[in-house]
Amino acid sequence: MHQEAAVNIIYSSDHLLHDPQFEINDGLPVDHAEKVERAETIMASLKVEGVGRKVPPRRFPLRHTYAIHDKAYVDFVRTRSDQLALGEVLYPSFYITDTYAPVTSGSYLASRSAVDCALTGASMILGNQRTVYSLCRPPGHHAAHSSMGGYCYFNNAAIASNYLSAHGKVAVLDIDYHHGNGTQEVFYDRNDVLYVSLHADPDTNYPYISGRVGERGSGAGFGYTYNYPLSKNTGNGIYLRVLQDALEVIKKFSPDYLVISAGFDTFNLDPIGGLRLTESVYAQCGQLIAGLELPTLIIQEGGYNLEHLGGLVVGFLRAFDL
Ligand code: SP5
Ligand code: ZN
Repeated sequence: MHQEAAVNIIYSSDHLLHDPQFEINDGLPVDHAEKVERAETIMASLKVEGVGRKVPPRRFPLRHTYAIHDKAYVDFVRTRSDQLALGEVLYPSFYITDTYAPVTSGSYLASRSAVDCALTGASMILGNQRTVYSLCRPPGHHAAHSSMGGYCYFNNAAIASNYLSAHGKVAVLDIDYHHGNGTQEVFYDRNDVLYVSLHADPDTNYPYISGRVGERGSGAGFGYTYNYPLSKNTGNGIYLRVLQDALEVIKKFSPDYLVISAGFDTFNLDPIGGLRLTESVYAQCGQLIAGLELPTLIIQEGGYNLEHLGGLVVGFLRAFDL
């Protein structure tokens, strides 16, 4: 029988509850790049272009989150969010790696809903859907076992990957501009979840602390982490060649499931990124990845050019929406 192949889009308006106004950069408050408009413009573009079909998330128990994050850390995000009045902001002095993830009154509820979007996507993959796109906001790949940072609170991709890993081998391909330090940390000593990342050179880019070629995993996980740092001037051609190398690594691992940490801040007009990729590369990336013919869960991470973001996501998802 013909399998229903439209991409399912998991979205909840709960993300609107998390609306930070400022991030602290070099000691000064600057406009926060991770805006509510990001998810709204993506949804609007998908609708206009007729890509995918929208599905609400369902609620999952917190044990899936506790499998990745320290319970005390999760409680901290919840209690601090709950204590804040609307519009109030907290820059915590612990459980953080940087000054880019302020806690607002809605941070916990929005972050928990983003986790539900990721887990709903994962459960649909287990239910034999080929491709699911979880429009998670806030993003997750910088959130580690007991820390928030880089606009991230709970690691949506890691929680979903761990959930899938109970049913088979999982490859995580992280194509956000920034190295996914949180995801790498979570799976660093595991050999049942492969982590492969293409990202801007951490010598000169956030998160600075990780993402180098020599980071290969530890213990049983040695050889199950691959980093591909990219130099500043990387354009479409080099990027696609590196992506093909990364896909070969994934093929060799022969995963049962693929999870994509999909960031679109690699775009040349992104306000915080610095690579030189143009719009057409996202459709090509989508085609190369879809060529693996794996059940694929796509998790939204970064991407901050509000004018182009929707178009970039549409280009990427179309390759899977057959
Ligand atoms: C999920 C994700 O993409 N998080 C990225 C967090 C990066 N935040 C640090 C950005 C620092 C940018 N500083 C550039 C100043 C430009 N005037
Ligand atoms: Zn990013």
